Amino acid sequence: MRTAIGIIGAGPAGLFLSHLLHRRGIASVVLERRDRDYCERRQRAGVVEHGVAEALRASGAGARMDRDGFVHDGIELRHGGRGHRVDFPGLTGRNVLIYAQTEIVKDLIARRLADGGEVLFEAEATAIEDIGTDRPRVRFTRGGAEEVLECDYVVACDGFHGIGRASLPADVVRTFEKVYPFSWLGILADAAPSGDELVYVHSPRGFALHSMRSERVSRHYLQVPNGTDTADWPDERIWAELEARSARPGWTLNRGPITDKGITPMRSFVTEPMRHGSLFLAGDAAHIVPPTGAKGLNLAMHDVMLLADALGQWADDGDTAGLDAYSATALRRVWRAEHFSYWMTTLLHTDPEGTEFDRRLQVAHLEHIAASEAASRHLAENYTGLPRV
Ligand code: RFL
Ligand code: PHB
Repeated sequence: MRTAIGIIGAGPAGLFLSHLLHRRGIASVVLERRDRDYCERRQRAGVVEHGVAEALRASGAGARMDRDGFVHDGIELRHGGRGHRVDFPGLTGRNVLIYAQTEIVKDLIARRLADGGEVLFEAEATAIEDIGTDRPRVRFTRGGAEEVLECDYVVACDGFHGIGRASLPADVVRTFEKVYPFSWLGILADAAPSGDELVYVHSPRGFALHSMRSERVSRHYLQVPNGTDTADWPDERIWAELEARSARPGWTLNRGPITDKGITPMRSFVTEPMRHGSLFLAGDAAHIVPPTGAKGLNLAMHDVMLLADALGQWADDGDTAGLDAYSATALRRVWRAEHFSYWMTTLLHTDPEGTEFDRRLQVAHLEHIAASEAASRHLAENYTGLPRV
């Protein structure tokens, strides 16, 4: 099998790249080890930055997002029974959209297939070869048989546990990592959201986040210790803990049947460089952020927007300047998002090894954000997505 761009992974990065390339007349094949149903059900991110929503719209894949997504003009930071609203348009002129990653994935799969795109499900990449040449190859297995995809470039959009990162030569790669001493327990519930906007809660009992998926479905998260088993969190305990952490006069938590429970460890991780020879990394394959800043999906989309432009330049007139600059350009935004995600995480979570001194610093910081427009704007600029980094 032969194509111009071999893409590993049908997450948001791989699918959006394949769609953007198609619009520029560049052929690609997407290899995905899971089945379509699995890819379309996986519960993940919910916040889409202003610029990423614009890019989806401009690519012709934003119709359902604009119909079903919610424009959010702010978030609430809550602690000690008080809330501070960060007003995005007032501070930055931008907003965000609440539209589930899983819906973006559904939209992009449907669009690729309608456009005659090749998205091969249950096709697992097993090796990436000859990346030092201009004829790299991806070995993959499908239906028990081994096949080979030959291409001009390979883009690994295969997430944190894929084979892309491990295929870069060990002597050229550096990785940077921070693992946090807590995880998130996330739930999906058939309950109306407990407010119009997202609420990020700092409490001595630990962090909580109230988000949503629709007028009838809520998404909530609780900070829990690493190694937590969802079996230890029956529904009643989850609701009681969400209430205990988030109580604020005049606010009520809407309860309903819990339909999904999952644990997410919290990690910061960066791979440098994001390219070697004819292999590029994009999205979670190259970097991970803790979800507190809502940046993971957005970074993945920014990576492939850059790559699609660079590959377009190459396809049009053989100019590889964009491809040569990809890693350095992408990493500037990656490190900005790493810092913001770390900052939001350490501002809002309770460090199990922290002292009362650390907690007082967090409260002082939260009060500063509430009192200072400059401090609020810092948060709002980063949260809604910096147009240029
Ligand atoms: P994905 O989505 O992990 O997709 C990778 C795909 O590659 C496939 N794959 C392979 N296919 C073929 N051969 C192989 N050898 C393969 N190995 C792997 C996998 O099956 C998969 O389909 O990576 P991508 O596209 O880079 O997208 C990244 C995002 O998924 C991720 O950053 C976000 O979900 C992170 N995230 C959030 N990001 C935001 O921007 N805003 C948020 O509000 C937000 N909230 C979150 C989040 C992530 C969370 N979890 C569960 C990690 C909330 C949570 C709870
Ligand atoms: C979500 O709705 O899943 C969500 C929202 C904000 C975050 C992380 C996750 O920071």
